[in-house]
Amino acid sequence: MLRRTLLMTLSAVALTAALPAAAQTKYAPEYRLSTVVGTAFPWGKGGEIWANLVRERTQGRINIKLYPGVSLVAGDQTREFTAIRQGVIDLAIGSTINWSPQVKELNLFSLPFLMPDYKAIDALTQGEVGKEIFKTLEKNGVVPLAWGENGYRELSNSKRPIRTPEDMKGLKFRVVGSPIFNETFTALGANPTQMSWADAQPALASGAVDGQENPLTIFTAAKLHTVGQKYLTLWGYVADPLIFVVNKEVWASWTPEDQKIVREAAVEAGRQVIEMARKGLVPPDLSMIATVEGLGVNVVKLTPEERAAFVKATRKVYDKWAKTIGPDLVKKAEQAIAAR
Ligand code: X2X
Repeated sequence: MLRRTLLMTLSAVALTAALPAAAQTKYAPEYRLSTVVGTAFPWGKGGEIWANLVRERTQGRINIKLYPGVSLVAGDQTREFTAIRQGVIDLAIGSTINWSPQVKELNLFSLPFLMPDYKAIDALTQGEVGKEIFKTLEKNGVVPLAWGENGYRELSNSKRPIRTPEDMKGLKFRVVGSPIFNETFTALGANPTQMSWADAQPALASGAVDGQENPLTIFTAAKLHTVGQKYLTLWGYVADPLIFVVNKEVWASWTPEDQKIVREAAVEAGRQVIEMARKGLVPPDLSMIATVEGLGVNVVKLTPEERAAFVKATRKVYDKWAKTIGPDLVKKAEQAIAAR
């Protein structure tokens, strides 16, 4: 009897030794991935792609479940970053805007009119500035893996076409959670009010707010034309990149092989998100704008002179926030954009 027990123990030890390293590590049955919007949007679709790639390539060892609507923090997108650090969220694809309250450097992308075109976004995220931002995120306790994109945030409202800052006077705009947006809209003479994306849609529907700003992929997938958003101005004042991250402890619990799989899948999914986010918005293919016009939306394209008036009106916000973000980082970004 004793001999049999001993044999069983020995064979159990032998079996354990024969298992690949991954099977010995404690993996959770499910990992929670947070996004603001679901799979009808490039952003949420990116989450689905990432999860599927990882599940396939790890043979199900890493099973990622998507939690859109920032449901793990009850829809409060400005609390997402803290929840990742605390382990309430295991993985996330987050907008630089939503994490800006905790990581002030991320406000870089919200500096009004910093990035005039897609090449400018790439010059930042794919260059030295992107690397520096990733280092900052690491210092803030998360593991950054890849860049994605929400997109250029265009201005919509229910009242009138906007061609000049004066046209914004008195209009109430829903803005996102970082104070820089309040200051930008105030500088333009508008009346900004801060709220989550979950609250924004009913507020637009009821007319509690007149307008909002979001990329066109969000505008169309959320059908904002059905909540009174009849006027759209393409002003390209700000674009928010997305960042793929993993909680530090969760990352450390995975084998180097699995870490590599998760990282490569994030890069691949990120690339696909950027492609989806830009579809129909890069000349010569501007079919996305035609799609929005087809919904009965009046689309204003600013002339360079008209755009310059918005740049001028928001310059003091830019200068003030450059100091908060870090003058060296902002200078590096401006130089990278100039050299694009
Ligand atoms: O809340 C928004 O406007 C959204 C969906 O674009 C972000 O999460 C930044």
